[in-house]
Amino acid sequence: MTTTETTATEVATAAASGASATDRFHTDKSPFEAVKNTPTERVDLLAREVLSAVHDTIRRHRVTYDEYNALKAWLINVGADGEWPLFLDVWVEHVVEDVATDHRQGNKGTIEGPYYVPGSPECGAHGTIPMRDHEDGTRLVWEGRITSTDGTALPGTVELWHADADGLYSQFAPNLPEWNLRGTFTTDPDGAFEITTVRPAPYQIPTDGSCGKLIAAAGWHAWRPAHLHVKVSAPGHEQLTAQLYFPGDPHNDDDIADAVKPELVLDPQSMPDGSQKIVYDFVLDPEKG
Ligand code: MBD
Ligand code: FE
Repeated sequence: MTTTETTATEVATAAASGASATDRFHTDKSPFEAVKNTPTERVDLLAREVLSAVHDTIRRHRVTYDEYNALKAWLINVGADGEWPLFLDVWVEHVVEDVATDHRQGNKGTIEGPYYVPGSPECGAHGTIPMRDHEDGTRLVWEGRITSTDGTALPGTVELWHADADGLYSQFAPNLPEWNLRGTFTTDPDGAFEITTVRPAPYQIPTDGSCGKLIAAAGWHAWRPAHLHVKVSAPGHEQLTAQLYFPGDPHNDDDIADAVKPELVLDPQSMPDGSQKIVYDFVLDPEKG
């Protein structure tokens, strides 16, 4: 058996992928650094409003001690499972993203999610993302360009990461090559790039951890539509974080993470060789000031 196969004892568990997402978050530069000058008044206001929304819910629905204790146990378990990055990115990030980008004239973006890793291998302007020899999934050839809002071609990079045909992300599921389906593409002088990869599968967030327990208890489902994650950067421009989706996916309309926007749905064309071609360009907003 090769090292890329999954053994019965090393399956992708919520605890394993949650723990990796939590470790990864801790190795980033401290998030507290960026808010160290936040005035006391703002912290007071935000904390008070959030707590008061919780208090209102308790009063309105006469939350019992049994329910309160179950909540306490559940919150403790989210931390123990390492699922705070997953919980927050699935149920909260989309609103932060909307607020942060509502001034943009260029491309719509969407949430980053918990599985981005900086520093993926360089693949050039016309390249293939790192993948295994017999990587499953329909071949995708994606042609695109990066321009500024005034139409100027931009020299830039497209960082692409996505799940494999089993819905697994390298570095967050066991037994995948470190950089599988993660790559950094550059543009040629007219802003163009061509990326070869494979179509990812729809993705179910881990069901065996605390997020899964909430989903089951509330009668929700755990699915995200199949998606490609990108971060698009160019000098002097705001970085764009987005995800691209496939038409007809049953979960485009009920994504658990609420991160689908109509502008982000691709239009793949089937080619005679069995691959699919996609054309999708990015327009970036100049940095202000
Ligand atoms: C994902 O792959 C993802 O993109 C998000 C937002 C949440 C969980 C898993
Ligand atoms: Fe994802």
